[in-house]
Amino acid sequence: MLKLTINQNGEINRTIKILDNLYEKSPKFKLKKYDNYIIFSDLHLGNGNGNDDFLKNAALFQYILANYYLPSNFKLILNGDIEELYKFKVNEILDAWKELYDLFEKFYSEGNLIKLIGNHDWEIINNKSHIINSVLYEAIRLIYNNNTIFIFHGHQTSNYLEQYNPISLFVVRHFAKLLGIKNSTLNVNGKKISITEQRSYQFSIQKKIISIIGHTHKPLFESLSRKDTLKYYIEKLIRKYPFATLEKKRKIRKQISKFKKELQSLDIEKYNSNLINDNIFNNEPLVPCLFNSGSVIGKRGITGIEITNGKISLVYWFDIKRSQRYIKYKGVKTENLANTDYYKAILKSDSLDYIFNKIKLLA
Ligand SMILES: [Mn+2]
Repeated sequence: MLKLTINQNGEINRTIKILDNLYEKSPKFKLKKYDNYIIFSDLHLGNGNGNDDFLKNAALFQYILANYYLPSNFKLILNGDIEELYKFKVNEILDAWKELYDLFEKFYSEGNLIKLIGNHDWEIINNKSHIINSVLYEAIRLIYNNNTIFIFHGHQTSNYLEQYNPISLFVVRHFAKLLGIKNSTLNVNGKKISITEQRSYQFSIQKKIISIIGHTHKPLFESLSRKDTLKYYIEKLIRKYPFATLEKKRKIRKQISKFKKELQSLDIEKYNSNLINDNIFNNEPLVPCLFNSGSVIGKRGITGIEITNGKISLVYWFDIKRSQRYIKYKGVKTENLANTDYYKAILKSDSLDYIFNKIKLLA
């Protein structure tokens, strides 16, 4: 395959066609008002040793599945890059994480597991080594009052070579392992994030749908990153400031410095450039159509997207021994799991009806 320079528009149109195809052939599931869904992506399960990216959040993840999502009868959507097959063999993974697969199987046997493939685990199609891999999807649609939530991993926005790169499969498995290179550094870069977000965003606008992706490891809620959200909060506080009482002014200053501190800590983290970032400051209204569940292998914790009672929420699970950021944090509700150090923070939440109305008015 010879690929010469294709202009950006041509590339986007081609991607829209790919996504359209994926969309049309994806199965539909009815989302009822009282259904509970949890969407996680990017577990990158390995062999349980030092260069297994899943290892650091493994205990937390297994705990919340077993003691929170399973007993509350949630449907579990695993949105791609579950097994890390670039670096490890299927059998190594199954041996290392047997307890976790037993949990997945519990969801599966209740009819509560939907597993989608990503670019790091697509090979599993040829190796259905576990019952939970007997039904795999490339994408699905949740239908909610005639509106559509389209769920896919996100690698489909790249060209074939970038998506299923056999060379990188070889290189990564044989050398990255040797050198102890982590996934996060290999796969998450600004350019990839920006292309994935931009194309999924354009597609969702055209279709007037919500899309939920993973792949970039960067959480998004209503097309906004945490960084954009913080900038928006700061701006709102600054507008309030001149009219506030002295006591309130003091509180606003304190709040702004807290948001600034979080913003600065995000800056030194990975996600810098992406086009959606720029979007909120140009003239186009930002359409709240793109969501991203982030990843299960975050440095400080796990992000996921919950759909409960007609609401969609970006949640963040963490161990208070490792992170206290969202404890007593304005606008963030936290919930402690009884007798543990584990907390769930609801970073953002909104009703689906409201979001779909906004999409229709703005798109
Ligand atoms: Mn991926």
